This record gives sequence, C-alpha cells and structure tokens, in this order.
Amino acid sequence: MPRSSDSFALFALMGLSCLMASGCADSKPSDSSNNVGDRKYTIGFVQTGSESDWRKAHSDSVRQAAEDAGYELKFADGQGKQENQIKALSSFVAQRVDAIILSPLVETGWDNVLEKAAQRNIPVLILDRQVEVEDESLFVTYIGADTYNEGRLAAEWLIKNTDGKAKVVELQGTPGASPTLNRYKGFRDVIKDHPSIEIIASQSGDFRLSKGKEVMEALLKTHGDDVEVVYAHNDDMAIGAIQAIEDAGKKPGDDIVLVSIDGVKAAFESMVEGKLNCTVECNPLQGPMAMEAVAKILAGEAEDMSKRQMIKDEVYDRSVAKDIIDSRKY
Ligand code: GZL
Repeated sequence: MPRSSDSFALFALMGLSCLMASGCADSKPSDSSNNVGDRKYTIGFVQTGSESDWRKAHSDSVRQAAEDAGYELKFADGQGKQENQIKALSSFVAQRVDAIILSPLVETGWDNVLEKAAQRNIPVLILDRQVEVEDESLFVTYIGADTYNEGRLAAEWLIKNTDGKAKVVELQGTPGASPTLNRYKGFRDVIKDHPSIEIIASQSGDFRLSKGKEVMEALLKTHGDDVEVVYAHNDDMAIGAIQAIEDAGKKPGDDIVLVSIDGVKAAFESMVEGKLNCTVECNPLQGPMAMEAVAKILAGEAEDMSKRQMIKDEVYDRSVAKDIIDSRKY
C-alpha cells in the first residue's frame, strides 16, 4: 500500500500525464497571431510529388508563403503515391499539428484519414486538386483553379484557331486526379457541338514530360499523318510530345497543332519557338491564398469561408508569347 506522501506524488504524476496526453498543456489561443504560446503554429503540408514544373512552382509558393506568415511548415512529398500521402496525413494528425494542407493526388479514398483529423479537431484545407468525400465537413475549404473550365477554354481556342475540323490525340494527366477528370470532361463538353473535331486517341502521360513523349511516340506510330492536333492536360506532356513529333521528322506547331494547360515558363519558351500553339494558364502560386485561409481558420474566423475558392485563369497563344514571357512569375 503506498505511503500517503507517495499517493500524493502518484496523483500529481497522473494529473500531469493526463494534461500532457490530452494536450491541455498545449491549448491553442484562438488569436490571429502566428504563435501558440511561445511556439509557432505548425502546418502539415501533404504534396502530391514533384511530377512537373507546375508542381515545383506550387511547392515553392506554399513554402515561401508559410515562411512569410511565420508558420513552421512540415512538408511531406507523396512521391506520386496516395498511400504515401495517407501515411503522411496520419502522421501529422499523430503529431497534433495545428492545421493540415492536402494536395490530393487523386479524388477518392480520403474519407477515413480525414475522419482521423476531424476526431482530433485538426482543420484541413484542400489545395490545388479536389477530393470526393461523403461528408464535406471533413475539410474547411478548397482553393484551386477551375480545371473543368480550363478544358473548355482549350477546346474553344482550338475551334477558333482551326477551321473547326481536326483529328485530335489527347494526353491525359494522372488517372483519377481531379484536373484529369475535369479537363477530359470540359474539352468534350465544348467539342460535342463540333462533330468535325474528333478525338482519335486518348492516353495518360501522368502529367510527366517523359511519359508524354513516350505516349506520343506510340500514337504517331499508330496514327501517323492522321494526327493533326495534340490536346495535352499539362505543358510538361506537351513538351514531351513536341520532342516526339520532332523525332518523327515533323514540325510541331505547324504540321501538328499543340494546345496544353498550365502556362509554365517552358510552355512560353516553346510558343516563342513556334512549337507550341496555346497554353491555358493554371496558376500554381497558391501559397499566399492558402496561408490567408489558414490564418483565418486558426483565428476561429472561418465560419463564413466559402467551401470552394477558385483562382482565375487566362489563355495565351503564340501571338502574344514574346510580349508576355518576361513577365511570367513561374
Ligand atoms: C492542376 C495540377 C496539375 C498540373 C500539372 O491543378 O494539379 O498537376 O496541371 C501538375 O502540371 O502535375
């Protein structure tokens, strides 16, 4: 039987361990400062990977904005695998970060891990790509571009700049990713009223330059001179396709028209060279908007925050590339 003084020590110890375990010792003031007591707010950022120039610009933007906001950013690179992202998200929950930002590789499969964050009252912001979940209270807000409209804009440019007749090969992005699904649908919803624009082949290049080149080589072998237009879901795959078209002895931009999406610097360089005809911008500089939203969420001022915060896009083609290229920020 422990002595009375021992009992007191035991209860004191239990009380302290309970405080620490429940995190009460680390309660979060809901002020708008970037600190909790004497430590910085910690944000867990789960990124898709580093598959494209766009993605690198996106990661840089989030890192810089977190630094500017005075947050400690824990960066998890999903390396192109959803299971890595789910593991990283679970780990951030276990570490009890103050908020989580998720750029989901694909749309589905997030309900359980987002439920874990909700059980720990850790707010989640979805950035860039969208999630499909049963219960949308599992995330506070989505910030990103309107990738469905980007598909529409690409098709509208094509109709305006060809005689409305074209045989198209499509290089799709990562299967199951919201930009892939949206750009696929947006493009088709416009060309369905133009039956002389025909998609003769459609294959995934996974948003990667190397895969885009590989797929384009195969499509040229199969369809040869039938290929009149390439519609690429991102610039990196379009640049891969340009290389394949040149290897096949054809002139990209002239023998074959290329229209893509993102608006990265390399796309503007290709347009200045005349090898790419059009790129629809998809702005990756989302860091500042994300951190503004995080600040409001942490300050308890997010109750009227809209569920979706879309970023505006522009369309650029060869005719303006030379004048614009020096002003591009990514
Ligand atoms: C679009 C973004 C896409 C880009 C690609 O919102 O998720 O992922 O278009 C990137 O370049 O890999």
